[in-house]
Amino acid sequence: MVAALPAITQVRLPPPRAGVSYSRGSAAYEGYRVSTTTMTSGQAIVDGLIRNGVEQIFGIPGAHTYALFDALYERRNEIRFIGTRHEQGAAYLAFGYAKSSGKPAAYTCVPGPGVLNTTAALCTAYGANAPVLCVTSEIPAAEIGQGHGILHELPDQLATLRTVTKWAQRIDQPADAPRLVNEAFNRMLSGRQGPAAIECPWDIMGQSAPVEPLPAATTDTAPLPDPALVAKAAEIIAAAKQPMIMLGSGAMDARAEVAALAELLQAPVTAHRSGRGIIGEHEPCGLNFAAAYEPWQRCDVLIAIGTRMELQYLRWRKFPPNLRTVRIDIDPREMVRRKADVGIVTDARLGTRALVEALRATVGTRPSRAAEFTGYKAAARQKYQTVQPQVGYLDVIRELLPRDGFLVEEICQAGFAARFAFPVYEPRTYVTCGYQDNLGFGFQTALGVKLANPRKPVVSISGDGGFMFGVQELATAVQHGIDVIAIVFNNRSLGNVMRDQERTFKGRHIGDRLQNPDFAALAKSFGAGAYTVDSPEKLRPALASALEAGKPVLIEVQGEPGSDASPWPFIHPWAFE
Ligand SMILES: Cc1ncc(C[n+]2csc(CCOP(=O)(O)OP(=O)(O)O)c2C)c(N)n1
Ligand SMILES: [Mg+2]
Repeated sequence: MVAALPAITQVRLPPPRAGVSYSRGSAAYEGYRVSTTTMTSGQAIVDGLIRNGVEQIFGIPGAHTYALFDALYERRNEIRFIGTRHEQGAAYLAFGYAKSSGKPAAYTCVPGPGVLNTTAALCTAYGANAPVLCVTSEIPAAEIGQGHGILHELPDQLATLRTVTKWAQRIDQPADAPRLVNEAFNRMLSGRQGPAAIECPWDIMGQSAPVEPLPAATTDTAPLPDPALVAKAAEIIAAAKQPMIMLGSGAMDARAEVAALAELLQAPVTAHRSGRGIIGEHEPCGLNFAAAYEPWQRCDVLIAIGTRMELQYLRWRKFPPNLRTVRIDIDPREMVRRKADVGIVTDARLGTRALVEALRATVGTRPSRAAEFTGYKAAARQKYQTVQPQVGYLDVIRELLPRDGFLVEEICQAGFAARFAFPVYEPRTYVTCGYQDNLGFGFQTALGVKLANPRKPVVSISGDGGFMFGVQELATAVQHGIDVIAIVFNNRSLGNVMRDQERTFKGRHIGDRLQNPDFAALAKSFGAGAYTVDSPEKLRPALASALEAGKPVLIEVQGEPGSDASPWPFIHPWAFE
């Protein structure tokens, strides 16, 4: 018997009534009126951030943002500022904070080069659906677009920001700040979540005027699942003999509903990266993608919830014959990008719950497939056990990291293997960069994860190549007591490139070898703890001590160039069959 689902408690606003003027997130819609106060744009922005629940902001100050920083100083008891050593770090911290907590996060930087320094993190937030707010400035209002060569001028900063965010807008006067800050939060949190940006010209940032603060922004109501589509989907699913459930980050808050659906159908549940841990791998039906590849060959209905299906379309690539697909997604464009037999545009919880309710009537109690699923897992495990030494190291990390501790992956030989070989048990605890696969993301993101989850251990894994993209944030970690553990796999090479050049380009190696610093000495010079190991057995005591250290720690794992087994047969099985 499938247990009753808990009530959905999220408050959803009714749609605005006809004839009532309504602007997104506006106080008028809520019926509030808050008294007018004279303040600068900087003060109004900071006030808006606080009202929208932002407790920490990351960044680097500069002349264009002095008025904003002065407002942060005034409100320092309500919002904590954490300075980073590069703007990219600030934006990655915000990304990690948002991804791991599910709450919006903000960073601030100067315009021009400051903004451009954050764009790798912004495009990551865009791709991984994270509500990250960029708060920046602009050259003086009258200078914008004149081309006079003003400090930090870009040809069109707003246009640049709009290419890597869901929404970006300029604040032209202090009175507009509360409404535009709220609109940013509304856009970030409504529908498919994602980043937003606000810019306020240098002179306007410090300008004072009467401002009417607003209460926190509201989010848009999710469309209710269309009953006719739910009935059609239920019919297809009920007739399926080998259904499979695929999860993405859109299903992050739908754990109870997905568990009920999986139990009812006795279906395996898998995920690629972002949807991992929603159904933990300790659950019989929770399969990593290496284990799910076997039942995928016979799958007749794929139920994809809150996912772009990168795993199926770009990684597995081979589709079982006569496969039918049912999609639940909040983003209506998804139904055009990858057409399904039935596409239900709604929130993952509402849609999955509707499916469960429709199926309860037709699907009786099915015999447990737990033993079959356990078999898939064991068989896959035996195969990927060959991906050494990475799997050996990952096993030690899993052994010592509590179930609710966080692992931040980064593409490197251990990071690729982690996607299947590192079991995940809790939602949000496996933090990934989504499809950008950007070097430098891992360690810097881990700092934001730790700030959002100060009582939980946070471990990042990166290669010697990727780690050096954000090495300077060791200073941030030490200065602000952000106790993350950075495990750096040093194979003195861009190992993935080295393998590709060896295999695909017949050994024509270029740009793949790295001359590295002494990582332990480097970490110590920043004031962090450091260990150097060269085997999984030696990692165990080092990691155990690092978890107790009460300070940031770098663990260098030494390996030889070219010595890592390829994880790719498990990620792109089609290419190796
Ligand atoms: C921002 C960015 N630049 C370049 C790349 C291309 N790239 C993918 S893997 C890789 C090598 C990574 O080397 P390392 O971090 O040392 O990991 P290893 O493969 O050696 O374990 C490179 C350069 C990328 N993914 N992201
Ligand atoms: Mg390397």
